[in-house]
Amino acid sequence: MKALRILILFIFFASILGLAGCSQQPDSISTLQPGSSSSISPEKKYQDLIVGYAQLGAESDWRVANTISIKETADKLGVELRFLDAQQKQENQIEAIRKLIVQKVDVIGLSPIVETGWDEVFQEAKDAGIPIILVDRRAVVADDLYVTYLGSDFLEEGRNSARVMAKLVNGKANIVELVGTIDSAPANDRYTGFREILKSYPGMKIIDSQSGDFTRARGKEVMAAFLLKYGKKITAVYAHNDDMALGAIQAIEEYGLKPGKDIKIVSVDATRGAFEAMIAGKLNATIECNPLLGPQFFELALKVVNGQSVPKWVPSIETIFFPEDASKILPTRKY
Ligand code: GYE
Repeated sequence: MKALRILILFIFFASILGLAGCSQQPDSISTLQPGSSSSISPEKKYQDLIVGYAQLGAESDWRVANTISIKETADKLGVELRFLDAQQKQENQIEAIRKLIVQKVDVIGLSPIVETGWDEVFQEAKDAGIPIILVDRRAVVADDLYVTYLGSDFLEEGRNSARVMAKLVNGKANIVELVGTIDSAPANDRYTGFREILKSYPGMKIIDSQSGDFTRARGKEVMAAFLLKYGKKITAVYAHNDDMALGAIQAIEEYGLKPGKDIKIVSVDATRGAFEAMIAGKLNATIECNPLLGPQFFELALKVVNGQSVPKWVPSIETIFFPEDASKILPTRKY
């Protein structure tokens, strides 16, 4: 009995003095002083993030959908988003990055309008300790100047465009090409990927290639000029995006030919407009390029801010669509 009483007393005093095993809890993160040497900085949550985003512009339906995806996802997650639109000028995008650096945002997302000319401003962000995530388009810079690239395999989109075109025209065509924004990653790669595959089809010739800057208006103008110059010699159009293809369709109709029949057309993006054109029989295929990058972007941003490792390239998942399936799929298309 006496021994039991001594034991109870011991446990009582030990617990008061904090000696009993489980009372010696490690300092919980929240009780640590910020900045104290032993502090582990607490994991940030979406609501703690301030994210800057330097968008390149609003040149296409793709871009509009991309912007909506970024803004809606930020809203949904409770992220504070500082969104700047560079109106398709690199100098505006550089200025936007500088503004975001001054504002000390946690991370900067950027869709670089062109591939080159970023070294200096990326270095400034790095010196300020602000990580850059490339979204949608790559930039040609040293690997240590950005943390990751989230976006499509544009080379493969170019290859797929050529593969699909080869089937449509049975390996024989006079193609005109509507190139995207000069020096942009998607224009460069869609150009190269297409030609890679064409090497195996000597009957398929690119008779002309001009930039339509990824816009419907320029696509139409350039196609009208091609038609004036080559007329019925043109049997196929390869457009680096749907907007330019839709512009080209108008030009072909105004010229008096049937788009999709007299002239086969393949483009990239898979926007709703492309589905409508396929249903109308005016477009022959669209290669998907997914703009709904908001959820993946903020997930990466949170990981990066919390010091977790992320792959250098996070590819988006994409497919190819044809007119046969267009009516069934259109109602489910989000962009
Ligand atoms: O294909 C085009 C847009 O960078 C992938 O830019 C994007 C491209 C897209 O203007 O429509």
